[in-house]
Amino acid sequence: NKYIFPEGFWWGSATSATQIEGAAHEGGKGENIWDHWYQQEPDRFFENIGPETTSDFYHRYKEDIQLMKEIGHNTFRMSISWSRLIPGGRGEVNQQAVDFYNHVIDELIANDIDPFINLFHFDMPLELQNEGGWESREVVKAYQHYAKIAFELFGDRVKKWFTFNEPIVPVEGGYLYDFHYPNVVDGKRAAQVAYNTMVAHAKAVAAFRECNMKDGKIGIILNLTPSYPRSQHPADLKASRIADLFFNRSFLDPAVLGEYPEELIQILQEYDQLPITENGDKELLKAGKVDILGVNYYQPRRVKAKDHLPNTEGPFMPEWFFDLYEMPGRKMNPYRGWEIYEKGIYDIMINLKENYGNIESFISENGMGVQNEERFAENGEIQDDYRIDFIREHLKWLHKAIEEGCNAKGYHLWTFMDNWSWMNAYKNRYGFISVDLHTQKRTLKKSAYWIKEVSENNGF
Ligand code: BGP
Repeated sequence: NKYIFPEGFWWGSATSATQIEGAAHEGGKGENIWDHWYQQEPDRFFENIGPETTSDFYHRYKEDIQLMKEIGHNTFRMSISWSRLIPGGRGEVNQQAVDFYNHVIDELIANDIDPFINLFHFDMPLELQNEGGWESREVVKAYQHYAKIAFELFGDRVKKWFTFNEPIVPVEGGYLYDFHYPNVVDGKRAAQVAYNTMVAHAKAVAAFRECNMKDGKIGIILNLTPSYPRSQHPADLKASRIADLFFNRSFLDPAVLGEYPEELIQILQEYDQLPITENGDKELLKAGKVDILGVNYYQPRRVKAKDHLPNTEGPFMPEWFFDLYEMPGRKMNPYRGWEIYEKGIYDIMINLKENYGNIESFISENGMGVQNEERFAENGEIQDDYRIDFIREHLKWLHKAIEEGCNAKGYHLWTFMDNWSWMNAYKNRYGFISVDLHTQKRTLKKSAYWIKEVSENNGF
């Protein structure tokens, strides 16, 4: 079998500022919630490693971009650190940050790598979080201003823009399940954060349209977790549909269709969880439809009807409406605890084709984090055949979707080189390239040589 992808297919990888730059207190950068949280509660982070100790892209970007070129990347996704560009979140622009991002963008382009830029990857400037973060409409305004500045500064060269990466994660982590700052557990506030994030998204889209960027596209990156019911029993089907509403359609529908699903609104209304809105929001959201959708796909969601009536005394939780279950015989990534289900990528794409106007899309993240990966090294090179298999099997399903007419334009691995990850720090390694944390030495893994060949042949 030969799997050849359409001409011009985007081969590359994804990163985020906080996870690769390092230099957290250098170059005029302001504090963001991660810097702050680490100072407050270092024990929350795996082996007490915080965002200061990342892979030092800030100083080594030239070397890193050479490696990207070497392994066949034609595209690369990074994020701008809001608190680096505008240290207080609003106000003065930091010239050192402008210089840094200009250098990175120019270096990428000089090496025939198209830069994709994401504006927000979980890294709220601390001052703005102190004002209420995404719960505050003033912060939404500040974000719009930041987005506009970024478009003006870099839009002459950057043609693919994204407003948010996985906007649901700060909602889940920060306001429902206690794995992100500010560690609030409150369903109603979570709904407000989710809603305001989409308003911020739509305002950034409006600012983007005003810029009239030639050939420019604006999108959003969503982590989609296809929802599979345990059985065709109506109760299981309903549970699965509601999980899909909360975890996928709460962002997918407004981003691509410009409005929220009616059933989601009804549920929130019934439980008095509806967010506060403002006049004109509806029109704003309608106009905030994206040109392009990035899909991060890691795992499916296996859903069944609840075994017991939920305890509805505590804060409102999506889990009042469904239970999760383990599919017998499922394949797992044991390190991260995520099910591996390659066909999910195909199901997502078919859903986009059938229900979302076949919007232009790409796989913006997919990947496999492995703990203690150095044990797989031979002569210093990590023999990550498991990662090659993982990517290849996902690509086969993506290829099938494309053959069936899905509008998928590329595949980006999470991630380019091993990097720092939120609370897990360096526990699970995801990169094509390994990074020695003590020396910062970069070494290609076996998968890097493999992807080079795949990119050069535009398939396998
Ligand atoms: C996604 C995020 C990334 C990245 C990745 C891997 O949700 O966009 O920032 O970290 O997941 O997950 P983790 O690092 O938590 O294992």
